[in-house]
Amino acid sequence: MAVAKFPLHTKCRNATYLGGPERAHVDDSNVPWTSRFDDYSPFEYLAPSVAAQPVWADDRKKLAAMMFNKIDGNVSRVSYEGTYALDPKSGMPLNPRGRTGICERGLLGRYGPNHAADPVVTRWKRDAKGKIMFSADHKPMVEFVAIKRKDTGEWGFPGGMVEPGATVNRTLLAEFGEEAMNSLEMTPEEHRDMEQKLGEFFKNGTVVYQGYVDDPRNTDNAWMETVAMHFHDEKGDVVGRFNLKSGDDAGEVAWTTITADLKLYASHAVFLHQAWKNLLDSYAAAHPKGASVTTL
Ligand code: RP5
Repeated sequence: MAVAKFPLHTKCRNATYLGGPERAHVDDSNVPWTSRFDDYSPFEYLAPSVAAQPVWADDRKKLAAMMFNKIDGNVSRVSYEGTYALDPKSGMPLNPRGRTGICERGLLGRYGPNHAADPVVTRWKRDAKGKIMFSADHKPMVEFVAIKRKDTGEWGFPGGMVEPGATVNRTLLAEFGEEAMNSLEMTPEEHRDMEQKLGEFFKNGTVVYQGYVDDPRNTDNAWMETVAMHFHDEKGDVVGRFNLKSGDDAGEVAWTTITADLKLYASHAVFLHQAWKNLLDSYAAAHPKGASVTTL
């Protein structure tokens, strides 16, 4: 299966850092560290919530001892992007996709990569009689589970951070449960039932992306990376039957029809379109006499 790629980061080069401090302006040509930019003067921003030193955040005083590009205790400081460089002056990791106009960690806890996992859960869109619906250009229509983030109000996947020592698979299941099924408020019996059904479904996924995320929280020294895994509910009778209910960081949850112009949080639209393309390609392969669905 093909995996997604995306070019220059843009969402972490907005005028402000999520409506807060101003980012120094960085032209496209000045994004790469290899491009000389003598006047570059990024604003140093460490959010008070991170400076307060919660368990998920690095302690700046221990920067020199951090094992960058390695597994450091139970924290992975390894990047899917390959070996990243350290700033010779500050000793902090340098964003492998280049300048962002803000230095230090902003809202992110870890220097370097902050690892997340994103479940891309899809089903065919069906009519009241259960038949797959087709778009005007004869493609089978697909829906995915989207949540509305409480922080930015944007729609995206019910993903989350991979806790130290946790696996991507475990994170996918836990985050989907918490954000799309409100598992934090389930009774122990309901929780067990959900884990059992979701656990089966989440066994068969395909990686549609792994690497850097163009997340608005990224800085020059801290950035998001994710593994986005696609799970398709072919008959619509597994997750399709579950009662979606938003919880935790999600304000709303909804089965959402995939379209080419969908706007989503960070680079989620890129991952979604890869999953969509893979799905339509395999549908086309299984229905050689059917509609032409090889291009999006
Ligand atoms: C994005 O941030 C990832 O793709 C993932 O969806 C999300 C994880 O952060 P939280 O939702 O836990 O804030 O970069």
